[in-house]
Amino acid sequence: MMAKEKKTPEQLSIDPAAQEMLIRAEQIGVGTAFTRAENMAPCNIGGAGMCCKLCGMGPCRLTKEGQTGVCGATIDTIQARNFIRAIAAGSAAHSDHGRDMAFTLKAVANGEAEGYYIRDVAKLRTVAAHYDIPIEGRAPEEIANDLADLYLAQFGQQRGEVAPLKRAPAKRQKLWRDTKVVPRGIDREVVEALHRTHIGDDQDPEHILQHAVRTALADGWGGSMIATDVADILFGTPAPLLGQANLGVLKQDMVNVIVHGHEPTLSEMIVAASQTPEIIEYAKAAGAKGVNLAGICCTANEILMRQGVPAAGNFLQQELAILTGAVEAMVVDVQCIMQALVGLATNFHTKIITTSPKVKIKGATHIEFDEHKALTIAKQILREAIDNYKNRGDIQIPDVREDLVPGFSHEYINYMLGGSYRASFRPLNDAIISGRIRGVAAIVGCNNPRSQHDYLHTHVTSELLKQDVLVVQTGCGAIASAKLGLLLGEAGLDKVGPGLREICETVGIPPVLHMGSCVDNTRILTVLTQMVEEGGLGDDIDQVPAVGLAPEWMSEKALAIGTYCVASGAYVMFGGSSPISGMPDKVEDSDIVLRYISEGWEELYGGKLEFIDDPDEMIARTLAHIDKKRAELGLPEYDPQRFGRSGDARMRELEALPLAERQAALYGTPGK
Ligand code: SF4
Ligand code: MSK
Repeated sequence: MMAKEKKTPEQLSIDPAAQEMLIRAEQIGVGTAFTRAENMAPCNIGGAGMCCKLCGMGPCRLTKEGQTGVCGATIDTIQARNFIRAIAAGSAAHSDHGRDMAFTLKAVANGEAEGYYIRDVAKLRTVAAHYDIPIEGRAPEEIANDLADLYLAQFGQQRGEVAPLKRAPAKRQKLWRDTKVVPRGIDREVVEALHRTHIGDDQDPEHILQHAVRTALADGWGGSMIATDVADILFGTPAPLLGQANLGVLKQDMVNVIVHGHEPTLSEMIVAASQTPEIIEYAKAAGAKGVNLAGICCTANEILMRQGVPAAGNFLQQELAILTGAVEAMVVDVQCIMQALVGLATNFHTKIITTSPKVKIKGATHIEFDEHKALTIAKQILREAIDNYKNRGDIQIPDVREDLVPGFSHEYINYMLGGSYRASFRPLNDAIISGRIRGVAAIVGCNNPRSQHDYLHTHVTSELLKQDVLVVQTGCGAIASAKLGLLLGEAGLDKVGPGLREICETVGIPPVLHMGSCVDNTRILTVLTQMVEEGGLGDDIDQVPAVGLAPEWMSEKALAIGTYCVASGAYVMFGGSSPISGMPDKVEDSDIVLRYISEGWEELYGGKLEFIDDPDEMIARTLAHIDKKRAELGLPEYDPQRFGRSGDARMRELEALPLAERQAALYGTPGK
């Protein structure tokens, strides 16, 4: 048998910084997720969702149509059970993050959280008003205390409806009540998902998947929304600022500390601690110019969009950052942290510091975070990193970085479209109605070494921009676009269609809006709701010409996000492999689960979920869906020829003309 040909660094990643570090890994003789993925072929049966290991009579691996497990479970039941379990895990991860944020808000409200304070009182008041919490004449701490209690109660609530659900369009809320998928309490739905999938419980795939929707909604319109709200209240609602991304943000003459994971509570405090005179002095005494902070994954997004702290990279760059040899400490909290970091770090001086009471890794240093003494702990962590500076060996920092403008919260989008005098989504809706913006695509999610790093994200994004589709991004996809220079305002406008370009020039925005971390996909739900409420684009989210895409997904959280977006009315496509692809030689019609989450869910919720491995097919389906929604709304057919005659490009054209011609072009010929 012929040996499998090893992929080149260029085949593994489109990012030159990543390629450089992959060459270094090869020279040093260490593995990374890229090489491990090459050496570990995925299991076909498990990958297709046809392996059940829910009880000791199995694991049952079904390989033929009509085969069942020992208990009689069919392929469809097993696929539905595997799928809902992934959604339950994803929802649990996001929502537990939201719970921790709510506990921090409670501690801040009661003056028990060292170093934290309420930074965005306006957002606190707006959010509290959604739930009829009295705000007039009350101190922010009093309001925050009530809001924290209300939010904490959502997790253990047994009956009724989770409170943030009332922020969805009225028609959508009714649909959820009619289809009986309203989440009652966040923890309850996750527990019930596990109960239903225990041996001998729910066996009807469609019934299981109905609860998958309820569980995912408990995440999107529950736990994740709570996480985003509280992060904004405590650390500030993001607004555009200048940032940088890629491994080139690491500094040769400074103590480099990378914060990696998801929750902003510790990372925000590390940012604050790194700027204190005592820490700066401590770093200088160690021979460094100071402390240089950078982020990886969604922690990067959190502190990038609020503090302008640079992003060293996305999910697949966590090991590559250590390979520079220039990282004194990598401080991790929860989610998307590879166990391989610890083994890799033994080849360098980097300290891996775990901080969450929920996450320990053998061989890592554990310094447990406690929001009651956060500043003290943050300083302790930074001192550990500074003490490690003297142990640096050879370093190689790729000279690759790109500027970006992140921070497009829905509040800021509202403001930028009309200023504080008449903040509104009207201009965005009008741009879609006129056809300058053909539609909106949310391109979100992870990296996955099963495909070329960053390629799917950036290919799909670039092609949709040419088609006048406004792109919003979160998570590791946003960092991929940042590294390619797509989040740069006017510098990237030569790559977008003529109508979208006019809008970007008029409003002064980049064509790709960075909206935050993976819990912040709830901002996209809020934007879609506000577009509906603004008028002209139907009366529910499923009528808006919009699509959600996760081209390089890998995490269970992505499946939860995809499902709550579908239940909210969106067409969602995932790239790469499908966790419920079923039999390779299946008869299309027999694939009950795949058909149910697309056609079945579309009938029920107006949104559908599909797994499409060809990025060009994803692009084609996105455009077809947007055009279909435009037609259903009675909007003019998309026609790029009609636009591109205003804005900066037009002004430059006019400036080049002789005065008389310019005046004629602007004001018409007198007498005519
Ligand atoms: Fe096999 Fe049924 Fe047990 Fe699953 S629950 S492992 S299909 S016997
Ligand atoms: S970090 S969940 S790899 S987006 Fe949010 Fe990135 Fe996906 Fe983790």
